[in-house]
Amino acid sequence: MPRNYDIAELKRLDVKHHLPAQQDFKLIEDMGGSRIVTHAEGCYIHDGDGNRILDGMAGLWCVNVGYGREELVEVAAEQMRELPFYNTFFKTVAPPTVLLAQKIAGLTGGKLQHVFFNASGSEANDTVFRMVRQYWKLKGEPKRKVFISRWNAYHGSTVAGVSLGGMKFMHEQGDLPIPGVEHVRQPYWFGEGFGQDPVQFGKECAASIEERILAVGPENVAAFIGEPAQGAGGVIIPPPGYWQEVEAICRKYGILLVADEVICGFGRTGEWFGHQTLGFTPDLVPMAKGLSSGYLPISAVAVSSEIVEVMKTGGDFVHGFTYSGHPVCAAVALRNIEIIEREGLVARTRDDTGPYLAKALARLNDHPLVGETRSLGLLGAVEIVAEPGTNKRWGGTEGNAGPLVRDRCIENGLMVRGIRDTIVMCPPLTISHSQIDDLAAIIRKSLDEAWPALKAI
Ligand code: PXG
Repeated sequence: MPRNYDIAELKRLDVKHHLPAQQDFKLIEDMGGSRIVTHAEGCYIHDGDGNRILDGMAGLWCVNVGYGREELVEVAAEQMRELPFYNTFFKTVAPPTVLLAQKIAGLTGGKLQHVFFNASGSEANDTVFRMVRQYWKLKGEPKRKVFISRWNAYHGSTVAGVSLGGMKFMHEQGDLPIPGVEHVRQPYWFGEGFGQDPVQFGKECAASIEERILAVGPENVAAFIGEPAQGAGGVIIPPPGYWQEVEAICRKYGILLVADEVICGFGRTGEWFGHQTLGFTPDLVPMAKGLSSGYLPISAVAVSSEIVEVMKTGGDFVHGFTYSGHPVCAAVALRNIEIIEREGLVARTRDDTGPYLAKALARLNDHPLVGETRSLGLLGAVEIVAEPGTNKRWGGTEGNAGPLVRDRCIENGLMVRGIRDTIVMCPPLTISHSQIDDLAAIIRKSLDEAWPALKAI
């Protein structure tokens, strides 16, 4: 049970000493400090002001098995007693790390038989960046350095992560991207292809990759990286056929294909991985978040045997982190995967809760503020528009409606993200039908309540 915290004092200290992630420090100060989240169970978080909030974001797209899993606590304690830390630099490795690598290789299957560990999704993408460039150098094609990514992609917050990502407002801070990253259009039909046949739109988006390859010169292109469905960009689910086109283009020019599964992995889309749901075969797969359901920080990159064979010709791969293959994180991740398997959460997402969420969201389509609802497994989105049947935004620009509706949702007891004018959700895979009903009811109520403020824009 929660401790008896002095919430007012914690808020004061938060403002005084703590710098939050990806936030406006001044805004937090003006608010009198962040919301203090004290405890959680199942699909609910609790704050210091006594609110119980349905966690429509699974923490930050990660708490796939829900909160309060005693066995994860126990497995961590057991591992800490036995071996709290050891590294993988000294020709050494801990038992759970080896077993987790084997487990991941089994889940990714096929040619992805090798796993490199890190602590975060960003680090996983840094690993991809360095490994891919080293691979091409060893293959005797050192000019192949360029990564192709999409605008509005999210691949992390490190220098390589922001550079690979396609968020312009992030590029503006720190003089990014670094050289060698090219961005092409995203398959965001509602925002950028509205009125067009979606499949045709998807083809055009894929074709923009080929155009860029030709412009840069295929001999200079190392890899294409994409999230199977974009998460932080606004739950953007590509039209059918898009990934098949992308894969064919990568194969045509001998370019490596990277599926960033940091959000889509571990059952989120109704298969273990998003690329399995969307039907393509990547060469490298960075993953994090749902790997440990966020109970401890761990990430991994699954790598094809072909790449590893080439890497073996190069001596030391001088890359890795203190916490690469951390035994406690690995033990927790292993047990987390066991829970997902034991409770059948992947099939449940595919056959039961995913379709149930899709139907619950579809019922919101009769609301005049809703332009589109979409979902893939338990990733969902609601587009807010100024005129039904269009993609026109309130105030004529993107970004006015999302924060307003999001704030109403949180007030009404549902944690969601408002990305521009899209309300996005990613609940724990343990969410029940009645909780999905609550989620949709709160969104409807919040849309109603935000309406007067939207009209006043
Ligand atoms: N790739 C993807 C696809 C992600 O979603 C990362 C990499 C980076 O992972 P780390 O563990 O380094 O954060 C992510 C992370 C948001 C938001 O605003 C999304 C993420 C992180 C922070 C905020 O929705 N995704």
